[in-house]
Amino acid sequence: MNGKNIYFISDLHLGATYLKSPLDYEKRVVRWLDTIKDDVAELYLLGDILDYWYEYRTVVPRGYVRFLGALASLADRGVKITWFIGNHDIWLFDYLRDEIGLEVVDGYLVKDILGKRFFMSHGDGLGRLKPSFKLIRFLFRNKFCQTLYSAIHPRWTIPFAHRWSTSSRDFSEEIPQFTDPDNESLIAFSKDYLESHPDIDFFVYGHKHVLVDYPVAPGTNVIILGDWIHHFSFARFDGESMDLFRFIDGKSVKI
Ligand SMILES: [Mn+2]
Repeated sequence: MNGKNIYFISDLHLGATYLKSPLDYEKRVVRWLDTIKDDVAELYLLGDILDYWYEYRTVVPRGYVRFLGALASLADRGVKITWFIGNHDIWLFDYLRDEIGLEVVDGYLVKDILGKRFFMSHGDGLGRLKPSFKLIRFLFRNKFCQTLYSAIHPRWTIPFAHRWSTSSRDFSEEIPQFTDPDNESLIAFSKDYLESHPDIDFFVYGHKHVLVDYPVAPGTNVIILGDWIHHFSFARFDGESMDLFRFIDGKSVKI
């Protein structure tokens, strides 16, 4: 018998070389997954779950065994897992889909869950984007560029990718705080989207590494999920309310 709750997390950045002990971060997530295994019905991973991943047709990167094993065991128990591609784990192709039995989503998904309408996306491709970011996004997702990239030996590409991730990481050493809703591009995007799609109840995003539960209209909230670098945060929807939590010392604490 499956659980009844819906869980949302993002921005674990597992394997990031700038984390002091990447394995401790991975173990913390696995411990959390263990605490929800009896009451989770669906798990949404909203992107940047792995700091870098590039799968080849016959070979996949080292690492993440505990995390991927925990996902596999949830999937085997009947939990529906949906993994949105972020701007770090862009190159999930069919391996985890087929091996674990999860759904990979590139872009956004609008879906009714337990009677509410959700708009979900990692969030990096929404709203106004800098031209330089747009170009990189295009190249990273371009099939021809991917074919060229995958022809280079990973001995060269993996160290390059980790250096790139460290230099371009989209958060600071300080704990990112949400202070100005008028200056948050995902809130602006949600308001725009809502004008033509007034039936959305929840917008759920990652990417920004801030914790947000912000009402953009009567009956509609924007949730930004924080991260597992500073906040160790997640959202839970039980069919009635959507709540944010932090996972501290092995316990989930409601915010
Ligand atoms: Mn991101």
